[in-house]
Formats: sequence, structure tokens, C-alpha cells
Amino acid sequence: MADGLHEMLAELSGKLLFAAKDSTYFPTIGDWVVVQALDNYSFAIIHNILPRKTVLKRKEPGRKVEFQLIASNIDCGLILQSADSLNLKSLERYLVMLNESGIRPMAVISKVDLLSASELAEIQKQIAKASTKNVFISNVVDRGIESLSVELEPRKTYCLLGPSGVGKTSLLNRLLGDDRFKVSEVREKDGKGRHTTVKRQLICLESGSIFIDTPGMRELGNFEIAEGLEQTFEEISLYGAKCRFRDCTHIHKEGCAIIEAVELGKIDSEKYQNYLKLKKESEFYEMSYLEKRKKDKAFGKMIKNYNKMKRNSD
Ligand SMILES: Nc1nc2c(ncn2[C@@H]2O[C@H](COP(=O)(O)OP(=O)(O)OP(=O)(O)O)[C@@H](O)[C@H]2O)c(=O)[nH]1
Ligand SMILES: [Mg+2]
Ligand SMILES: [Zn+2]
Repeated sequence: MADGLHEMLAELSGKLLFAAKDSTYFPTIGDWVVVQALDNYSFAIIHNILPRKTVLKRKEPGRKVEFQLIASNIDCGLILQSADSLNLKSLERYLVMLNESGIRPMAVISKVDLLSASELAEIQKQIAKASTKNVFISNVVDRGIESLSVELEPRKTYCLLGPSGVGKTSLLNRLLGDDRFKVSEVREKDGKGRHTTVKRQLICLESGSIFIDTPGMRELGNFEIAEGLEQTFEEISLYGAKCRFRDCTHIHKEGCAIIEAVELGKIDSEKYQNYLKLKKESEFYEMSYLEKRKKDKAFGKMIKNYNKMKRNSD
């Protein structure tokens, strides 16, 4: 806990502890809190958490329903992806999650120094299809850092997101202008990161922008994605509005404008599959656990049927 001048260890007041129904009632990184400093600012008691402007959360790995807060009060999420191991699906998942949380997303493609000019041009094309706000950077040859910095606003909170090893902490060090935080090489064998950053940290840049660095996430979990889904897959949703039945699930061919568009090649079929998958997840966790188990099996069947139907009509 910090008040801008002092860093203090803090404890929750008894009242706050008592009122907590689950872990989301506890302070998380990015929270603004009402504190009482004690012992000459060596210790503090947290009396209240101010209402959160935005909340970024994920399903706790392994648990069925519990959510874990990633951070609060984030204005803009920087989704990092490494240019040499681009994963558009993962990018889309993050986009959905941020849109759903009301957080402005920005895709940051790192390590562009590893690509040739033509490879880079190809990637730029792909990214432009998936996301509207994109920057391309290199932390090692100092490319794009300046144009990213000028976009950062003071008193806004930015959160670095993305898999381990993509250069989140390296970017933060660049923005800070010194190698304050530890980074480490990706594994030679598979190019995966080593989970160097192990806990979330919040830091203020000299310009006044606030940054939260996060550990690369192994499991994104099921986010509140229904709304964000429509925004991210806007093109698909537009066709969806033309389906014959209002409650069309976009899985059965009859009267479905989305499936028609896929078949006519107007919608990329991989994108459609990804859309279905995320749509399913978003519907999925609005249900009780038992309902979910049943539905999960049924959905698997539906996808199989669709694929079969598609093969037969090809
Ligand atoms: N070639 C190249 N390497 C980079 C770039 N940015 C980061 N790296 C390297 O990638 C490795 C991982 O960087 P980190 O900053 O630790 O990655 P991270 O995303 O913070 O990873 P976690 O903390 O594990 O989530 C380090 O060896 C960096 O030097 C870049 O722009 N180009
Ligand atoms: Mg890191
Ligand atoms: Zn439909």
C-alpha cells in the first residue's frame, strides 16, 4: 500500500474483513483505499475500498466458479504478443475480456526486430484484421517505444497483459528508462517464457502514467465475455442480426446468416469456430455447475454435427 510518499504494510479493518463475502471484497492491485497510517507511516489499516471503475478478473485455475481479481481501475490494457510467435486466438481472447470489462484495449506486438520487413508487413495485415488499436515495438532496438510513450496519458492506469516471455517487463523497463525489473531469456527449447514476473506490481512513470505489470498468465479462464464477444467479433455479429430466427444459435444451418457467410467465404471459418468457442464459454459460466456438465457434452456433439454437415456439403 502506498500513499504517494510512503510505502506501508497494511491490514484490513475488522469491519472490512467481516463484510467480505469472497476474495473480490479484498483490495487488489489498482485499488484506491481509505487508510489510517500508524506508527509514523510504518503501518496502515485499510478501512474502505473506493468503488472500482473497472475490474479485470479471471476464473481461478482449477476452480469451477471462483473468480480472481487481476487488477482494478485499469483504463487501458496493453495486450502483448511477440511478433515471432503471434497467436491471434489468444489476442482475440484478451480483446474480448477487455471489451467486456469496459477497458480500452491496445495490441502491442513486441520483438519486431526478429522479423524481416516483409514478414512484419504480413503480420501488420493480420493484426489489423483482429484489432483496431495496434503498436509495433522492439525493446532491444528501441523501436516504437517513443510513439507508444506519447500515447500514454498521465493519471491513467495501464496494465501489461500477455503470455510469459513476450517482453512485458522489458517494455516497462524501457518506459522507465532503466532496467529496474528483472527479465529473463525465453527457453531455448520451445521459446516459452520462464514466468519471470511472479507477482503483480504497480509503478508510476515520471510522466504520471501508472503501470501494472502482471505475470504471464497460464490460464486466462472464463471471463465475462458475452458483451465483449459481440464487440470483438463485430463482423460476425452483423451477420447474426440477419438470421431468420431471433434466438439462432448459429450452429444449425437453417436460416443462419452467419453459417451462410462462412460458406460463402465472407467470414473466415477459423474465426467462426473461435467465435463459437468463446460464445459457448460465455454462456457456459452463467449456468450452474451441473447444467454446465450436461451442456458441455451436448455442445461437443453440436460442433461435431456442424463439421460433419459441412464435410457432406463440400
Ligand atoms: N529480440 C527481442 N527480445 C526481447 C524483446 N523484448 C523482450 N525481449 C526478451 O524476451 C525475454 C522475456 O522478456 P520479459 O520482459 O521477461 O517477458 P515478460 O513478458 O515480462 O515475461 P514474464 O514476466 O515471464 O511474464 C527477455 O530475454 C527479453 O530480453 C524485443 O523487443 N526483442
Ligand atoms: Mg515479466
Ligand atoms: Zn445464426
